[in-house]
Amino acid sequence: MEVKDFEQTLVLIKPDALRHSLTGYVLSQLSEFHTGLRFAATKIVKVNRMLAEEHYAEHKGKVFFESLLEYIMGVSHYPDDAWKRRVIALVYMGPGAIQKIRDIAGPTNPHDAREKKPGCIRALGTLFPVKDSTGKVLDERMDNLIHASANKADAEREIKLWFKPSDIPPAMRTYPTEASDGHYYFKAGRLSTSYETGSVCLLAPGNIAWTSDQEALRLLAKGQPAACTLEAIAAKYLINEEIY
Ligand code: FUP
Repeated sequence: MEVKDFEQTLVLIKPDALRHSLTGYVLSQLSEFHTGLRFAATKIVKVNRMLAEEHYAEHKGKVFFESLLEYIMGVSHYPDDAWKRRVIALVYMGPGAIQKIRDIAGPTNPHDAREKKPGCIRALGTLFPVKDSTGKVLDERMDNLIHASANKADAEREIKLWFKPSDIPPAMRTYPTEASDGHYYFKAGRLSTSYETGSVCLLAPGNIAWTSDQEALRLLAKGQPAACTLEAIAAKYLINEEIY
């Protein structure tokens, strides 16, 4: 089997795991010794709202959505120490990576996890009430310590959302890349191909980009619809940038 045929999956060690000092435990559960998988990339991320909204786009509009954003942005677990708000993002790779890590993570709901799969990572999680301004409980948020991609399509979308190709060693990249054909700048939700004050350069000619991002940027720059949003492309280039 060639490297390019290996499956990759995104893992996020979420703020509750960091807050409760479970990072080392989670990493040891996912180690090569236990899973046969290898790290392809890792970074510590202060999650901004754009990245949080893109990551959890499928839950937009649900009662728990705002609370979920506060959770992944670290606001819930570090209300006072903003500098501690972060997640650890990892790409693991190897045969069956997606299912192997889902199995170790366990069911989404920590109560189910404790009942159905004692010993899994999410069995150490908890449920957090989602309240309205009067204090009435509307829903529950699942604080489950770890995110793990659910399937191949999600893994590709999520890895490309959190990581640039240059975050991954060339020999460990499994999705197609190409050199950027132009300058692409981002400012206040808009794309432009020339610099203006306050814009951030996402890509310059020759920078290696995901091919799917390049295809989308070419269309978006012409005002045409693309396979993904501008924010889904921009978010990874704005990770840990001070303006966000
Ligand atoms: P999973 O793929 O296991 O992470 O589960 P989902 O994509 O369904 O959910 C993503 C995150 O939303 C979970 F980590 C927990 C949270 N969630 C809630 O807080 N409440 C819900 O009712 C559903 C999901």
